[in-house]
Amino acid sequence: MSLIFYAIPPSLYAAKSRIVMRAKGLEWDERLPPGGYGNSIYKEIIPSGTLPAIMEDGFRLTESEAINEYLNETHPYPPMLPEGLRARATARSLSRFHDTRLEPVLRTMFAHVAPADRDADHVTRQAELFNERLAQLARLIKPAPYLTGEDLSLADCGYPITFSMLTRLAPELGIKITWPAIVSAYFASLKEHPIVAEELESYLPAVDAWVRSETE
Ligand SMILES: N[C@@H](CCC(=O)N[C@@H](CS)C(=O)NCC(=O)O)C(=O)O
Repeated sequence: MSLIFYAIPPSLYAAKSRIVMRAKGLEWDERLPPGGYGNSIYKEIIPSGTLPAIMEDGFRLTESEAINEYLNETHPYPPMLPEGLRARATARSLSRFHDTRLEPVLRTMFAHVAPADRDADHVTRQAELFNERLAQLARLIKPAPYLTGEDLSLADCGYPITFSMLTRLAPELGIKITWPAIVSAYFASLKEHPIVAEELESYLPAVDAWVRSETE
């Protein structure tokens, strides 16, 4: 198996790239970063020390967005970007919204999952910001039922993971999420997609284990 995939089970961005590998019908050799990510042993293999990362015939690549674009070009079927220059640009923009606007807000709450480490005011502020970002997303999208139409595209891959993580963390953190109807319907469609469902089936237990390790 020539495609090596470095990941840890609860990594959001690893799950985002796994959706593409599954959609393309790929096989991969998934490995934990030796010594943990950020560790010097791992940095000898992947200089940034970050996850996810792929290695294929000596070619190394990090950043889920770049990985997903690369896999979409090296394995063109099924295509995961729409036809049309502007449609593709929009798909990339929506994926960037996930990576730069939505998920990073959720991430700021990870260090507060353990009750002993929680700053409740910080969590409340970040939950409000997350709700603002969801409202912003609702203004940006017209799912049909996916972001670029009937087929799952690169634009969609981050959202089911972040939404699922949020759903799992909200009761732990005691936050109220205001789901705009359009986003809620989009999340429901994502969960029904067989490829997304397959990834969530293995990803959610990993998230659960991580949450339990923080809270028990
Ligand atoms: N922009 C990156 C974000 C990935 C990310 O945040 N990875 C975390 C693990 S889930 C990481 O590598 N953290 C270590 C670090 O930032 O040094 C991507 O899309 O791949």
